[in-house]
Amino acid sequence: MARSRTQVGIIGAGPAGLLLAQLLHVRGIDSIVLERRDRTYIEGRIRAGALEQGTVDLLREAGVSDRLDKLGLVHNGVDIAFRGRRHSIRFSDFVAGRPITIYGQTEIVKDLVAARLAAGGDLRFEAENVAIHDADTNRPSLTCERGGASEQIVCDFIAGCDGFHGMSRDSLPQGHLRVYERLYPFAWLGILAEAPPAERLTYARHERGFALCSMRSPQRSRHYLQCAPEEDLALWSEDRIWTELRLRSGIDLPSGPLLEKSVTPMRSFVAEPMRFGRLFLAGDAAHIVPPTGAKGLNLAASDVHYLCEALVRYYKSGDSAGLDAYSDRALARIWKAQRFSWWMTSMLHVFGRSDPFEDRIRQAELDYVLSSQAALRTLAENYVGLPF
Ligand code: FAS
Ligand code: PHB
Repeated sequence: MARSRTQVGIIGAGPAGLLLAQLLHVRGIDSIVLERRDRTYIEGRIRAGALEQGTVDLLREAGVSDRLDKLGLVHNGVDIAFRGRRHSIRFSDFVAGRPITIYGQTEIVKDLVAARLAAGGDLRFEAENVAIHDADTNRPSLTCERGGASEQIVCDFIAGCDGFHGMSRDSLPQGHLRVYERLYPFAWLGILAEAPPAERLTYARHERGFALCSMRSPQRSRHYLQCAPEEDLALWSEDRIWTELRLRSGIDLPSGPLLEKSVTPMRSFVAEPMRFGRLFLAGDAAHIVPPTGAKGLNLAASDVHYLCEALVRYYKSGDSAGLDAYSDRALARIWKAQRFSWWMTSMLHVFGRSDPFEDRIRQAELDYVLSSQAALRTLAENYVGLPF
C-alpha cells in the first residue's frame, strides 16, 4: 500500500474541495485531494452560476480570478416578472458595492484545477472506495484505490467536501448528526443553450409555474423551468421548452441549440454539527438549498473561508479555537441562507391547487415585497450575500 503524509486530506474536487486546497496552499498549508471522478467529468458538470461578491473575493484571494475578471458578467440587480409586469430590483439602491457576478461553476472548477496542478498540488482523480479512519483521534487517515492499487494518506485533519451524495457525512457515527430536510413538490428543468440571454437575470412567477432566465455569456443562456419532481425529460422538446420559457417569463427569448438539459430536484437540507473529531464537513456534504436564491455554491465558499481561517490559525499558533467554533459559525450563515432560499422558493413557485389559501398568501407575499422598499431591502441584502 502506497503511503502519503499531508496536513489536510480533502475528499472531493468540487468547488468546496478545490477552493479549500488552493486557499490552504496560498497560506502555506499542504493538502491532498481525493476525487472519485476524472478531470473531464468534474470540469464538465453544468451547475451554478451566480456568485456573491464574497465568493468572487475568495477566488481572487486564491489567485484564480483572471478569467473570472475577463468573462464574469457583473449584475447590479434582477428582474421579477409577476402578473404580466416586470419589476427591476437594483441592489445598489439598498446595498452599496455588492453586485452579483455570473460565471459558470464549470469555469470555477477549471480555474481551480489548473491552479492546483500549476502549483504542483496533489490532486488525485478516479480515487475509488475512499474511506475515513480514526477521525476522532489526532492521527486520522484516508484510504482509497487508484488503478487497482491501495493508497493511504495520513493527515492532521480531513475535510469532507464530497457533496450531497458523498461518503463523508454517512461515515459519521450513528446518532452524531441532527438532520433537517424539506422536500419540495417540484423540480427545475435546466437548459444551457447557445442563444443570447435575456438582458437581466429574470425570476418569473406565472400561474403555469416558475421560470428563471439566466446567462453564461453574451452568446450563451442558462434557463430554468419549474417542473414535476419526476419530470420525464423526453416529454420536453426544444420547442416546448422555449415556448414555456417565453410564456412564463414574458420575454421574447431568442432560441438556439441546447447544449445541456437536466432536471434538478429541490430540497432544503442541513446536517449538524459539521464536525466529528478531526473531520470537518463543508459545502453540499453538509447542506443543500433550493437554487432559487443562488446560495448553494456561495455557501460552499463561505464554509471554506471559515474552515481555512480556522486551520491557518491552528497551524500558525496552535490555537484550535477557530476549529472548535467552525461548525457553529458556518451554521449561523447557512441557516440564514436556508431561510432566504426557502422564502424565495415559496414566494415564486406554484405549489398546485391543493391549498388555495396558501397560494393566495404566497401571491400576497410577492405583491407586498414588490411594493415595499423595506421588503426589497431585505430581498437585496440576502440575495447579494450576507457578510462572512
Ligand atoms: P459538489 O457536489 O459540487 O462536489 C463534490 C465532489 O465530490 C464531486 O466532484 C464528486 O465527484 C466528489 N465525490 C463525491 N463522492 C465522493 C467520494 N466518495 N470520494 C471522492 N470524491 C467524491 N447552486 C446554485 O447556487 N445555483 C444553481 O443553479 C445550482 N444548480 C445546481 C444543479 C445541479 C444539478 C446540482 C446537483 C447542484 C446545483 N447547485 C446550484 C448547487 C451546486 O452548485 C453546489 O452548491 C456546489 O456544487 C457545491 O459544491 P461542493 O460542496 O464542492 O459539492
Ligand atoms: C444560474 O445562472 O445558474 C442561476 C442564477 C440564479 C439562481 C440560480 C441559478 O437563483
